[in-house]
Amino acid sequence: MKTLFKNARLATMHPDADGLGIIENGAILIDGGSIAQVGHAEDVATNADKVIDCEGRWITPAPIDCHTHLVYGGNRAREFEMRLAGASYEEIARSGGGIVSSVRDTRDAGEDALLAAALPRLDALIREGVGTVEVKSGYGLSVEAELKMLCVARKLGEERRVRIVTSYLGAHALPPEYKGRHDDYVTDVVLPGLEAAHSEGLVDAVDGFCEGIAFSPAQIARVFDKARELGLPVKLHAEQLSNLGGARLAAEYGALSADHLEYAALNDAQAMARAGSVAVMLPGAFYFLRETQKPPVDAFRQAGTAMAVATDSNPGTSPLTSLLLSMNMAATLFGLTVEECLLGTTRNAAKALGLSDTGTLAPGKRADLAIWNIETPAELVYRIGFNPLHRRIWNGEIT
Ligand code: DI6
Ligand code: FE
Repeated sequence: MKTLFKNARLATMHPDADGLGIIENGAILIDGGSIAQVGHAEDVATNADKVIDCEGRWITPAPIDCHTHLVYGGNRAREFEMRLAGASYEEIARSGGGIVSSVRDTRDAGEDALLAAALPRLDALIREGVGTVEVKSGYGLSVEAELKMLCVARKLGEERRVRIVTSYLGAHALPPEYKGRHDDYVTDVVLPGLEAAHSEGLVDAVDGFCEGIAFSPAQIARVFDKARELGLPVKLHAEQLSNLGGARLAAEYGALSADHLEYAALNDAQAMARAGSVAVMLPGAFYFLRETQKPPVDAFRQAGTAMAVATDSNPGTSPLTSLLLSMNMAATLFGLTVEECLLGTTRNAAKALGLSDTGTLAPGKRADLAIWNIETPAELVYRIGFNPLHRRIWNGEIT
């Protein structure tokens, strides 16, 4: 079935165009789940089964959230109160808080409960027009529980009209039963868990947390070697709280992305640019942790490192389920431009997930569109807590 969206202003995000690839008085013809034609109204065929008059509204590619931990049990609101009362991370960890408390709640929850808990978070993203969401494991920290998380992530894509891509994050934190034994945990759990997830078709990419409180570059390299053996792309939480060389390690492995990057430097940005790795900005965690060290945005610009923006939706450091607010934070806190934010949640977010069939409005791409009640694209970054979505089109269907 062919549908024509006419009388629209298009932000195509096309890499061959300047800026946002804007086409005033544009039109889009979709055929089934694909875009057939995009361009100036007079250049787009009008023979369609259905015609939608957009009445001058803006159309962008459906936003992409390229970094989330949407699946988890319980929440960490109590921990938030403790931190507001001045408790340190160490005190919280000693009292059983931190990632370990989410691990306990996730291990204790069945698949149905985890799915039921994640769906409202996913629905919040969908209400803002999001068409693709990356979902990580990383709160199971046992083979069985990591697989459970990835099964739930896959089910999210069955329960809602949204595209889910998964990342295996077994190397997220050290479970209590392996206290002080990181290498044993990698050997006994992370690597076998990755093999099992891959054999069951549950994993699209492999992630890790390279940090003093998590895993060393050498331990991450063991995980990345296994990913390479299985033919899986990699990405990495890197330089969030210190610089251990995680971004450069990710670049050495041709990673899709390195994420957080508050403590990255110009040489890291240059290595990432050479490798084509995307720098994923996660302002929600910076804001929620009240961090002070900002990622080196000017270095990414100077090196030509593509930047993306994501929610990092997770219970501990970024309980955020708004990509629109994430863009406002990336601009307000990190100094990204409107253009960088919008490219960062469309074309560059697709690149961070290794997806070539989405993130821009062009013939042959998925018909995942967002139609907005705005006068200028800047409104999508400017507002705080306001959703101007008019219509979401996913896989060619008006949802
Ligand atoms: N960095 C983060 O900020 C989150 N994970 C990571 O690698 C923290 C996750 C949590 O605190 O639950
Ligand atoms: Fe994260």
